[in-house]
Amino acid sequence: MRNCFRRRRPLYRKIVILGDGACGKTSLLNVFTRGYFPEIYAPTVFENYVHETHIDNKILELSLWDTAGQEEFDRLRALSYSDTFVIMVCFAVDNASSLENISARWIKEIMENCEGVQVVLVALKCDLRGGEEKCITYEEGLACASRINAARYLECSAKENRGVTEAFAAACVYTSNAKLTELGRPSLNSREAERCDHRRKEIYSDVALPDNVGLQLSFPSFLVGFRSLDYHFRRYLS
Ligand SMILES: Nc1nc2c(ncn2[C@@H]2O[C@H](COP(=O)(O)OP(=O)(O)O)[C@@H](O)[C@H]2O)c(=O)[nH]1
Ligand SMILES: [Mg+2]
Repeated sequence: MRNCFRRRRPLYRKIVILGDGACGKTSLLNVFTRGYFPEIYAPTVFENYVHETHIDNKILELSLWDTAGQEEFDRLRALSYSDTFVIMVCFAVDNASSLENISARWIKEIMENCEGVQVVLVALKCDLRGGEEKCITYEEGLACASRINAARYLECSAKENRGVTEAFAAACVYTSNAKLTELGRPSLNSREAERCDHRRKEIYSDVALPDNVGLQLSFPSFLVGFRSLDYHFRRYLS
């Protein structure tokens, strides 16, 4: 009887999303995991999203780590890097400095914290091309991707939901080169990741918060609670 509930365990994959503040990271994650584009801008401190997907006949449980691009959150962001399979580093096509910061800032931070992790470069807000403002072209983005040795270059618009699923599907492909952890049998590293999550919350309490981030705080704790419930449920079934 118990066997009729059994299904293959998902493989755990952690992806960290980096890029300048307001380049569109949270909107991208919202469209991918919840299916809607948030109309109100709320600066992120940190937030984790869990999303299940299928690739090559495997079930993947994606743990997607949203980060704050602002410098005052450097110490907090540094705690997101442990145990990462792939990093999606983003820029907005209407913001030239967000592209400059890819090599000037983000790649340096990746080298310091998790050298050797595969990087996927993602251009965001591509719907703004063709308007009055001069935007970064596909060729300029691609040239940056080759300068930083990115595994892939992808373009999308969260607002119009174009290229979003494709960007995550491409990132997932590169997670298969990294070490695997089956959910339900946490390795030392995933326990470390949980400790790191607690540490992020501690640090979070001593940084000055921008206004209107209160609501976002409750969501990660809800997910952590849900995940642990889910974990115990699967252990019970197996
Ligand atoms: N036109 C357009 N605006 C976007 C898009 N994605 C995000 N934005 C806007 O850019 C601002 C910052 O977005 P957000 O996702 O919070 O950026 P984050 O700080 O990198 O997480 C918000 O006002 C969003 O509405 C997009 O695909 N197209
Ligand atoms: Mg954000």
